[in-house]
Amino acid sequence: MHDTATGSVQATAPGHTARMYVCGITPYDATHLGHAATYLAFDLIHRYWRDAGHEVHYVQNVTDVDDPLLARAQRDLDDWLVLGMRETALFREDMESLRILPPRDLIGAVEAIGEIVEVVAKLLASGAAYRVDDPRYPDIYFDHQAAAHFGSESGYDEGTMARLFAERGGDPERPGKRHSLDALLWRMARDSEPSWDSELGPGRPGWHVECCAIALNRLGTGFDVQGGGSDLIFPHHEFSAAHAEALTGEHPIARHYIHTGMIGLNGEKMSKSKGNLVFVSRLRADGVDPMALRLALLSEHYRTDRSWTGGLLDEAVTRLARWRDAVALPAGAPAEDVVSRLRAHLADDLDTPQALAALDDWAGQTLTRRGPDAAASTLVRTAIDALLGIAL
Ligand code: 5CA
Ligand code: ZN
Repeated sequence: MHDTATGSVQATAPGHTARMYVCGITPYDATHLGHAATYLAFDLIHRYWRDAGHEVHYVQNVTDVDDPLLARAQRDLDDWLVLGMRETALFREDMESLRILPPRDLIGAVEAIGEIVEVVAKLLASGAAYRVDDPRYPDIYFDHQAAAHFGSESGYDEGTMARLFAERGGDPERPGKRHSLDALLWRMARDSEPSWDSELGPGRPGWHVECCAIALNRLGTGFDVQGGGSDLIFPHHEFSAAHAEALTGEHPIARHYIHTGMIGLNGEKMSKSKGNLVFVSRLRADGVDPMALRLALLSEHYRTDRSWTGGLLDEAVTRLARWRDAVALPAGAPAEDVVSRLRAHLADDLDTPQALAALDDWAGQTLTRRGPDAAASTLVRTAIDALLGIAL
């Protein structure tokens, strides 16, 4: 798999139990195709490891208390807690319909407040965190210089970090910070915002420390994969890694940083803030076969930024029908070769375009020559189900 920290494709080398953390949704709107594509890529890793005989401890968070969620609840006069629960439930339905294997632990920030407080308190005690000098709101920040390897996950230069920090939820202008790049760990209670009493004073958690605490407490350090979309490379994964390093003295928090490309629509990144969204639940309601949707999302490489088009879905419907016709025949072209090609392409940084092409070849041969292998259809059907998650 490609690893962002080294910028190269490296073998993952999990032990008997592979450990993977993938950043989950902020549940203030329904699952769109960008989310689906990202979770689908990690589902293929999950499936590949299981096929290879590993157990997989897969952890995912749900950012169920954060600025965008609170803003949406306020805009719609909704209860933020109810909004988060409703959208999380819909997300789980969408994932199930796409046959994405669920994580072992799906942990909300709200249920993890106690563990997050513990992490922030430790960082404060060790001097890696500090309070801003603001008598009204003495919020707690992380001193990014407290982690020796800060910057090694993204590899970005200072200018890029400063730009992305400001674009992606950071607050470089906050007075009283030691450095404009320092990230929020604990936000003291404001009127009309939810807050939790704690030894830090009443407040709510920052974003990066949420994932740091949830991951470390379930997977320990040095887990196999930290994943998410490429929009999380910086600041999110850099800071989660830095918090973990300051906390444990160990580096790196994850052996592989895997990032998926962004799905766009009409040339722009699909994002809740832009509103240019195609929802999984909408397509399902329109009667789209979730297996065709899954196949469409797998037809291009997970690392490329790409645009969603209806044409991709049409192609997937045709391809799915051909595969279904081929496995329905009593005998097919020999299957061992196509199954090993399928595994090999997936093992090569999830090369799904090549994997699908190998299956197209097999279906073409089977449909034109009809035979001779009576066991082939079952074998190919099972491999497609297990490795690609597509039920024919
Ligand atoms: N709750 C945080 C992560 S801790 C969050 O980023 N939530 S999210 O709802 O905005 O995104 C959920 C996941 O989908 C993240 O891994 C994100 O990187 C990914 N994602 C968001 N938009 C897209 C997109 N347009 N294309 C591909 N992946 C996307
Ligand atoms: Zn995260």
